[in-house]
Amino acid sequence: MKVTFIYPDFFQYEDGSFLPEGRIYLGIAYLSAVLKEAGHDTSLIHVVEPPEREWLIERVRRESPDLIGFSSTTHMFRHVARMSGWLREEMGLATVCGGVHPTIAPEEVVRTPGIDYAARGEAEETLLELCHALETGEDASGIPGLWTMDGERLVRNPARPLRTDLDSLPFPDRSLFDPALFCDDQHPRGTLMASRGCPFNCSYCSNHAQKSAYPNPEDYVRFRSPENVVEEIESMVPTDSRIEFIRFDDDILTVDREWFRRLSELYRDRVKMPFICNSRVNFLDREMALGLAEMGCTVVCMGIESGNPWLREKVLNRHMSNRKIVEAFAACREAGLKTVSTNMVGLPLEDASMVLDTVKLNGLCHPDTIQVSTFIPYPGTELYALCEEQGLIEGGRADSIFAVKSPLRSTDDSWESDAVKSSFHTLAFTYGRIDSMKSPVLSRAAERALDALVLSRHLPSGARRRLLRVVTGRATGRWEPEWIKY
Ligand code: B12
Ligand code: SF4
Repeated sequence: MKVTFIYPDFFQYEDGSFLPEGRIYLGIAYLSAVLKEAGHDTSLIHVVEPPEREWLIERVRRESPDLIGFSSTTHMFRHVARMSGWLREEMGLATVCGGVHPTIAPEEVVRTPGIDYAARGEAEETLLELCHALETGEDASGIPGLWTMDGERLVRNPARPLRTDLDSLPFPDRSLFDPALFCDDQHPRGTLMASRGCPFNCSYCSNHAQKSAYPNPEDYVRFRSPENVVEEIESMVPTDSRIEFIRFDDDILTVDREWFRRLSELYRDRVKMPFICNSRVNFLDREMALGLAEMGCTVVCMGIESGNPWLREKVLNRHMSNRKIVEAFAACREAGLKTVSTNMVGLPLEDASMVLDTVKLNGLCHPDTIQVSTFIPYPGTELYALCEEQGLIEGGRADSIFAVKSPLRSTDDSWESDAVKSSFHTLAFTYGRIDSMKSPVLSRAAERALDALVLSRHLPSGARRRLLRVVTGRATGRWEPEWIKY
């Protein structure tokens, strides 16, 4: 069997302009490795710009596959739907679509013209079975993990249990990706995953929706053995001279201290390469920060998401105090690590003062890079349900979480809310400078003055607006934000 994957990997904005991405995606790379191991042939159409119909048809004809495998996030599904429709009109190829969107919204996917099967969840075994059935002419409609349509009837096969022994997987097939299509920051990075899953259930994140698809959600967080991880790096780095650092894509690399200690020892002995990873403030104290730095870590990305304790706790289901957040960033700084904070604006029930809380907490954390995205509700998540319940969803889906309009009806459309969002970085920097002032008395007074400028109901709105523009304008001129490519 020949399976050709189609992977949309670009951001198209409302005005039609687009940003090519061009990154290695391990989900497809693992599937390709497993298929090749079983004697199948694979190829990839890595779609890094909005495709033209004729271009796609020609590319697929050239590949001449037996099965098309689309991979899709929620953001990319509108492009997948367009492409699958074109292919169905032109040729009668079997198609399957997998990835995070078919996992959390399988019905939408399988009801889309041109898609025969939606694969829910991790699909190494599912895809092998599908290939086997198509090759031998057996009925594929009962394969666990696949949803399909039988005429008008929706066939929902139960999901397959999560594979717990990750070491039994072959290393991902990175050769599937053509480096000529990579974006600049993909070239130097050795992308890798040492584990799968996340133990938390943040209400906006796809993880709890993905986890609930499986019959064994208790096994969701799995680790590869440190030996297996290091062996993969040793096989990857010598074959690609462009790799300058390792990028662990794991949701939280520091969940299990004992596992991390063993990985760290092996990594220091045998890899000795700088790396970037994600962590979570609950798993990053001074000891861990020092451990990361000794291992070779240069940058840690951690979510702040919201600086308002009520919103964070009750709406986002993130249980951590402001103090813990500040301490984790401080621990990294003291250990010599650079930090990236990730934040969301446009959350349901959020008002201007809550956005300002997020800005201020970033000021106190002093991250080297502050990433601000627009909250997008993902189907199957708790926060999506809340948005639906409150009738907040009014916009369609965008390709990205950055520089996009919120799809939610705003719960606060005051000018203050817009001003804080649009001056997020400048204000965070200013609060950070205020926090670093030597005199606590002066620092507190300056903080109160800036708070009042943004939000005080006792000062005239017009004057505050003008003055705020002057203050943020001045700060912008004096400060160039650092954009760490993480
Ligand atoms: C690495 C990563 C990336 C990479 C790769 C993107 C990708 N396609 O996943 C990069 C850096 C490019 C990226 C970018 C973005 N990401 Co990202 N990313 C991740 C992350 C951390 C890990 C994904 C991964 O590699 N997992 C490991 C592999 C082995 O597992 P897997 O992806 O589930 O793949 C298995 C199955 O899904 C299935 N499968 C996958 N493809 C296919 C295809 C076929 C044919 C079949 C049968 C099966 C199948 O089999 C695979 C192997 O078992 C996830 C978080 C997470 N926990 O999933 C977020 C995540 C996928 N990202 C997310 C987001 C929001 C983004 C961005 C939109 C951010 C932005 N810049 O605006 C972009 C969108 C990119 C795009 N093209 O759509 C969200 C997506 C939410 C959603 N519902 O769509 C996630 C889920 C984070 C979250 N917690 O909510 N991301
Ligand atoms: S900790 Fe991060 S990856 Fe885990 S559920 Fe929360 S947002 Fe998602």
